[in-house]
Amino acid sequence: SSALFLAEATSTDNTELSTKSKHQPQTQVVKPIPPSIYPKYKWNVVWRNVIAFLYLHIAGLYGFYLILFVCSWKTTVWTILYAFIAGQGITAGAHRLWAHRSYKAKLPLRIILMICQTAAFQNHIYEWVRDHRVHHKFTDTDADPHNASRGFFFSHIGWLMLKKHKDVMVKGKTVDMSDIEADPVVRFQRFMFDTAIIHPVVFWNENAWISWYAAGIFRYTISLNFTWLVNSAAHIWGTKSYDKSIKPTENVYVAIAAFGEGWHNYHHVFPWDYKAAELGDYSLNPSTMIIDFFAKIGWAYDLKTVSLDMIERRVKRTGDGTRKSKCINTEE
Ligand code: ST9
Ligand code: ZN
Ligand code: ZN
Repeated sequence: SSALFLAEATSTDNTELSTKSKHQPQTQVVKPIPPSIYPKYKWNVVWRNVIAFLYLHIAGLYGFYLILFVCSWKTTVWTILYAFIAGQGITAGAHRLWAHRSYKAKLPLRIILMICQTAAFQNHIYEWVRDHRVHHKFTDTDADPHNASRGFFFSHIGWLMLKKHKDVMVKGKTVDMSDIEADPVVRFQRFMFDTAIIHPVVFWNENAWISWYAAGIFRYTISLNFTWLVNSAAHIWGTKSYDKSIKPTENVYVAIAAFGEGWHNYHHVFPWDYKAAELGDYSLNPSTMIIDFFAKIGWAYDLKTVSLDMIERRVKRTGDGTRKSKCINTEE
């Protein structure tokens, strides 16, 4: 078994270790080294973010307490409405419109979506889109900003507390961002700021402290976590109806939490579909309902989708056999 350990030690990436073990007599027993002693990843912790997220989650719990026991029901309704509106800025806007170009939107809709996306406080559209395109191009590798191969915590929130892996910067440069750079709405966004937190104070005299923690911090913390679940949970738990060889999954809980963005196995196989799912079921995909509404009034157009035939051929070739059971399509 000593030979085996030696082989393990010399096969590691760590060159210093390999040189040392070369000088050791073949018969000497080299203790097995747990991988964590020679970390593959540099942990460049960004403490400002660690502290900010810690504060956010503690204060968010306090905001939840205020929602349950203290605040006006109007503040509760406003918090939910705000979560929905800001959420659409991410799903219908940053994700399906800007990152994937799965449909086109006229100027007024782009402005609405940009304002909603600003209210979500998830970086600027440009940065969001860049990270997300890089995620799709290099899914679950070191070049993926929230590489799920590094586990739940990293892909959920950890990636926002560390400096990025150099592969993200280097390989990320190969992603084309010219369409985003050319959009005046995206450029204008830098001048926007979020006033929604003071809304309950102005319109129904809510206490400013309560409004900040309930409609502000609590809502923000929850929607960030719901968003991150797409990167973590929907890359770990669920079925793989469309391609069983990739990590992304179909996860109904994430779909509910993230306004229809949990059909993530489908989305990675067919990222251009504006529904981000095979089925446009509005109850489990309200973002599709919003885009369909704007398509009806002509502000959204050229909606891209995938033919049933193409889906079925792909399912047959690479699916894990779970699609039928999920499919509520009665014609089958
Ligand atoms: C947040 C975003 O939470 C969440 C996104 C989730 C996406 C989910 C997708 C799933 C589908 C949609 C689901 C929607 C569900 C919605 C439900 C709603 C209820 N390519 O980044 P820097 C280069 S945000 C190419 O600073 P560091 C570039 O040159 C939360 N190049 O890296 C860049 O310079 P510049 C709030 C890249 O220094 C330079 O590197 N926000 C790429 O390592 C430096 O970039 C925060 O907490 C790339 N991809 O710092 C902010 N990336 O920009 C947190 C970088 O000038 N961020 N480069 O061109 C930070 O503090 C830092 O970014 C860091 C890394 C510490 C994380
Ligand atoms: Zn993904
Ligand atoms: Zn996507």
